[in-house]
Amino acid sequence: MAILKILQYPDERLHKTAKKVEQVTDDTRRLIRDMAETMYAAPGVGLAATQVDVHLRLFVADISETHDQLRVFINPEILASDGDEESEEGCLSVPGVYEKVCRAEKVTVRALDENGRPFTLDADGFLAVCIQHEIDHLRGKVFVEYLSQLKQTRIRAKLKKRMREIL
Ligand code: GNR
Ligand code: NI
Repeated sequence: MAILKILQYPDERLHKTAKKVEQVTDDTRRLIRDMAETMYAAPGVGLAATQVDVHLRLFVADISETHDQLRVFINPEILASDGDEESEEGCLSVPGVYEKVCRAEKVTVRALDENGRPFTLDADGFLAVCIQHEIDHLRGKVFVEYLSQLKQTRIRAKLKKRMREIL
């Protein structure tokens, strides 16, 4: 197992579009294990492959407090969505920034699990938010892109300044 490096906004690699996973193999499962370990260590409730600079359509999520309900989504597709709800979001690629974003309240998602078997899940609440946030990453979209240009400029400046202070 390994902890992977998480790309930090503004990094242009966060805007790459992930490609479909053609076959779920042992390599895919190794990546999933490493992503799960990285997510738990961060700690975070989700992690998209894009965030660890792997541009494949897959993400992991675990919204349990006990860290024992890992969910794996390979080639996820939202089949249906319903309602609107605003909630505060954060992102491991945008540390220290929490802002309200409006998303669908409920989603039906279809994906493959780590064995390559298809499943369909109806999600609402925080899990629905998380799934939409992760699928956005796979399209190269970071949650701050829903905010005003002014807020985005401020966030970029703040993160660049923090990056300089760390170096
Ligand atoms: O850890 C995370 N918390 C979170 C909180 C509100 C809405 C979405 C998220 S996902 C985030 C982890 C992450 O960056 N996933 O891409
Ligand atoms: Ni994120």
